[in-house]
Amino acid sequence: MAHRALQAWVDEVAGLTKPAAIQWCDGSESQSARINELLVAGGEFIRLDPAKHPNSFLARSDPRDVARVEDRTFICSRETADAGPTNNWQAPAEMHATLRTLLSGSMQGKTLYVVPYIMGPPGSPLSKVGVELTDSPYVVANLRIMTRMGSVALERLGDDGEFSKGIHSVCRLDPAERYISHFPDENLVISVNSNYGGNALLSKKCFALRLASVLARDEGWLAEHMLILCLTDPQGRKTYMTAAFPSACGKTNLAMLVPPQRYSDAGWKVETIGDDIAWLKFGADGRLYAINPEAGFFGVAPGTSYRTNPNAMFACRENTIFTNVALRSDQTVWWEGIGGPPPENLVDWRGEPWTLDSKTPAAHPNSRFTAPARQCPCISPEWEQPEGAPISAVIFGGRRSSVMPLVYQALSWQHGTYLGATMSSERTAAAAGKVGELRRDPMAMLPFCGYHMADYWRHWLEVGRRGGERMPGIFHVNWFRKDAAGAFFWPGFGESIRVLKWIAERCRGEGAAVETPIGWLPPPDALDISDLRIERTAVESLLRVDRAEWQAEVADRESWLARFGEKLPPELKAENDALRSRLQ
Ligand code: GTP
Ligand code: SPV
Ligand code: MN
Repeated sequence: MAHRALQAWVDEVAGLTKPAAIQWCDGSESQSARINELLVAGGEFIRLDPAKHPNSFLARSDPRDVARVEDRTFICSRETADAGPTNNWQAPAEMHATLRTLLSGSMQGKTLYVVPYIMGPPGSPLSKVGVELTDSPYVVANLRIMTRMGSVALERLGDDGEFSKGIHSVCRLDPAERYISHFPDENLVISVNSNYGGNALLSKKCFALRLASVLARDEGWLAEHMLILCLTDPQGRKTYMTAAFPSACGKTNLAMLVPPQRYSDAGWKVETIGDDIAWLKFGADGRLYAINPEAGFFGVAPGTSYRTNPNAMFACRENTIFTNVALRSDQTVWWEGIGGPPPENLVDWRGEPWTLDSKTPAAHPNSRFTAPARQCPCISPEWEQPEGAPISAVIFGGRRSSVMPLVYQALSWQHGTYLGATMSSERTAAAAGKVGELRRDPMAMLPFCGYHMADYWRHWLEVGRRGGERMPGIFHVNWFRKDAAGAFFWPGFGESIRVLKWIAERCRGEGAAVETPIGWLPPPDALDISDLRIERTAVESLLRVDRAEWQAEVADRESWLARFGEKLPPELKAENDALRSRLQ
């Protein structure tokens, strides 16, 4: 090991946590197989049917450890003001003291795995290296799918390359002592007492969003909770888009959209570049280019089926880890919404027998599959392109059962930044908390911004000024508007290509739009829905901008923006005032 600073840090952490052994992860097939065997032997992994799901496993997490925990997530910047009103803050020295106590001897009798990884394509100037030290072989197995892990990362690091640090210890999984702590000034995350998803796979939300958003602010780029897709039209023209929806609001599904028959026959195609995180930087031509820093999908299982998302179903056929789904008697997996009735002899995510009379779902609502991106049939051939994809449209969206129309376009980058800043969505099972409750989730980054949210908005405005005319168009979508009976007006999934088509047209300066107080909306005939079995009145409801509802929305946004006090960029207050007067 030639990287002295890395070796010294590993020694230091081992000195504190006292592991029985230290293992450097090289990313090889043979090492991965040994770790999987170890997990099977220890009962943490159940091997699935090797014919139906080759090299795939089911993992069950502690029932108290099934989602991200926002109230146990901390941004320990030097000053409280740097974390802002939407993050939990604690002084770095205090938090370090607390964590030192919890980590002291926490790896006794266990192996400390050193996991070097690259976020982004290996040859890309946009990529960055991270190293996670963990005592969880489950985390190692997941990181091998989610990142480019092992020797490839050490090579990039060389003797003295910079890297982001992550320390993770399972400890006793005690929810009361759970800390997901970020130290932006040290490019460091420390996570204890959780072994779940975004809490434990430190490459993902901790590094690629919370720490990276701070690096992005300082270096003039954007680290975002966004999918990246490529839409190809019948003329072969490609439009690259990113979309920020809050957790469990449809990013993976939109990124892997399968067009309806009429569209695919005509030559329309959607290809995936990323499904959760985008790093966007200016290219030499002054446009924004996006890379997917990840190498796999950590996708929501429930609701995923051959009907809704066949690409995800094919992606997770082999070399996949399923977490907290139900197990069928033939050693395959099951979850709510996979298609068809529940089979006999199902075992639920807790390992208990499950029947139709059971009061709780068989799969946890936030159960997930970890699958290699390269296995996705619709993965873009350009997905590992070092320079990234030139972005024409940025789409915001959320889960709103009322008020928000199916789609509209922002009047400018500044107006679009305001749309992002005031985004809202009904809460999902992806984080602990009350499902269904409406909350503001700016740019889908509320749980993931590593610094003061108002400074983040200022950064967005600055990036927009720098890019000028070359910035992408900004749009807002909502697949989740409901009728009086509580049913979705919009069929969603593959049918949403009709909305993407309009967005692509708008990006080329085509496509009809009417200016409304909230922005540009498609007139009903501008959406290509003639063959869609949907009532005219439903379309009208989907595109309705109700003045009274919007006036209430503006008032609520006013108090939301007021929370940011002095730091609120005046441009955003001005946009809210302008919307209020347009609504009069
Ligand atoms: P994270 O991985 O948590 O960031 O979630 P995500 O944004 O990738 O969400 P995902 O695509 O996994 O969708 C979450 C849930 O919403 C799943 O149960 C989907 O089936 C459902 N969903 C996705 N798209 C649509 C849609 O267009 N309409 C409806 N009704 N449901 C959808
Ligand atoms: C999300 O919650 O937005 C996820 C899952 O993508 S996790 O990795 O747990 O953050
Ligand atoms: Mn996510």
